[in-house]
Amino acid sequence: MKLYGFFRSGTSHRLRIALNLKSLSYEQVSVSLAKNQHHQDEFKALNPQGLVPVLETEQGLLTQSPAMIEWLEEVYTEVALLPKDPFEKAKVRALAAIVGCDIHPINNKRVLEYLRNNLGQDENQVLAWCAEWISKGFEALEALLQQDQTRQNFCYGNSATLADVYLIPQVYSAKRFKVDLTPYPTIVSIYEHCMQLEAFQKADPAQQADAI
Ligand SMILES: N[C@@H](CCC(=O)N[C@@H](CS)C(=O)NCC(=O)O)C(=O)O
Repeated sequence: MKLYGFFRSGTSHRLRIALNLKSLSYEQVSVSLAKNQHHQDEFKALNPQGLVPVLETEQGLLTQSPAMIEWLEEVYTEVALLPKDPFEKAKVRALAAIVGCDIHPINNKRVLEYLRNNLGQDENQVLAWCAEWISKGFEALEALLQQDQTRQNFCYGNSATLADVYLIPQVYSAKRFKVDLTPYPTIVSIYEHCMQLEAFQKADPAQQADAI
């Protein structure tokens, strides 16, 4: 498989974690968001939306990280990232969706550029925007994680799931946007636990060949 992505893209980071947890081998192709390579025709031929990541599989190209991760989950079943029980599965997907649907999309590069370039916001205002939506999402996540009495060192149960695949890149991004994480001790402890595992360490943005 070939993963087109960028080292600090949260959605590319998700894919690297999922692929590593499932011990799948993949080649990485860097599409620099810093150099706006995602806007170039060559990349748009792969994804007309002009967003990373793109996953090249033997069957063809996949876009949208949730679709890619669900595809990996259905095809490579040896290491499961979702519980079998439909209700428990929905609970894990809900934790992931707080990040995937309600935090990440409104802190994306193109949204922040619109705030700067079209709405005239300065860097402090942009950082305040990011902190607001990350904090709102993390408040809810922290509460849900604390309510779960059966949870161990991960977001759910005693092994990594889809929820951790989504959460860890979002914590990386929160640190990058200088969000105070002290109100979220459970999230921080899950992050610290996951970062002891090779699958997460190898996926970390700082470890990628295109890190700048
Ligand atoms: N829903 C998409 C979102 C993809 C996405 O937003 N990718 C970001 C990087 S994390 C991107 O390419 N941003 C470029 C931009 O905003 O200009 C997915 O999950 O794959």
